[in-house]
Amino acid sequence: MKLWTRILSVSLALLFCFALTACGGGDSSGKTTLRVYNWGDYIDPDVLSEFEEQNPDIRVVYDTFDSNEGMLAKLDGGARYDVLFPSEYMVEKMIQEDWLMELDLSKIPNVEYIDQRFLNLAFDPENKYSVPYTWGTLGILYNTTMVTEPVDSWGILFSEEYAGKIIMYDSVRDSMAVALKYLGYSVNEHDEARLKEAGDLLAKQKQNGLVKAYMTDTVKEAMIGGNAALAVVYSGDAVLCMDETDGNADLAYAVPKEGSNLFFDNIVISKDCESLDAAYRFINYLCDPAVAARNIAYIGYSTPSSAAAQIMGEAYLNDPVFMPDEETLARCEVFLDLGSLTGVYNRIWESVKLQ
Ligand code: N2P
Repeated sequence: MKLWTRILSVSLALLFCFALTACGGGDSSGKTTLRVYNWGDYIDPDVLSEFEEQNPDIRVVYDTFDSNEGMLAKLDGGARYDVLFPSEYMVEKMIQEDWLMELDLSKIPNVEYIDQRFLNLAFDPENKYSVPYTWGTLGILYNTTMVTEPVDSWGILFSEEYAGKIIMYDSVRDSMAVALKYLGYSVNEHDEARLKEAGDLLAKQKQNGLVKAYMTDTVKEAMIGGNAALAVVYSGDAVLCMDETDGNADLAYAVPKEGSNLFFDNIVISKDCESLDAAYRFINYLCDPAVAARNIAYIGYSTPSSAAAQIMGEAYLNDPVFMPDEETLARCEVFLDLGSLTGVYNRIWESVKLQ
């Protein structure tokens, strides 16, 4: 082969490989790579593997995070994902900061199964960027053998009686929400004196040895194992911990009377998605009622899909942790993006943990 012919054929081969990877995040097996970034313990692994079986041209690369802030920091640091699962206030922020791709909902026909009350919410008024995934409340999980008094107030987390037996959630918005609601303020408080008051309360809780640990996903093992009396958890984690077979029958869950956070977690596509078709197929698959029902039966969170809720049946529909009553929901607030106050919340939270 003449030198020029050789150079030409090598360049063509390289170009071909490049084209394969550039068009749709391909890999050497010729499959499209779909990079998914979700919360820990937030998908049934069988649901994920079944998606790959049904879509042999797609390989899912799956990573997890344990807070909205951690997820965004990773993106800020340069990590790239195609599909992500932010909560509502983070969707709001990601829209503003131009992280998200506008969705073509015609590519996600299973959206028709989502209950209207979970669509067009304030953080994304026309669901231009997000599809609902799950929802739930923040509350207190407690061990009835260690706590015999009624648990109906966040105040119990600041009581000396349970020193060293309280697990707080390692998340700025959730921990601040606990303190703010206890003090009678909003979970989206903007008044800096009130924020300081909430921070001081959390700092004192730590200084006085009340906090056993700040945890995220591992709180479930700790509570099932009977290692703490009280923990701040999301409702879905409470469901798993209280499960008759895998959980601990001594555990109970309460949404305190002062009110709490009601959250809506969502599926979004990042603006620099490299596998758009795969992303739509994945999202549509997760919205399939049978898949969504299996998934929430595994993860323990509530579903926005009315069809999936029907499949879950009476036990789900009548469970107050999965389906809080109107009165409980009425005292909950949804997080909003804090805009320029985000830094103030973060600084307060960092100083609490440094106590
Ligand atoms: C699951 C975390 C759920 C996120 N481990 C609640 N917004």
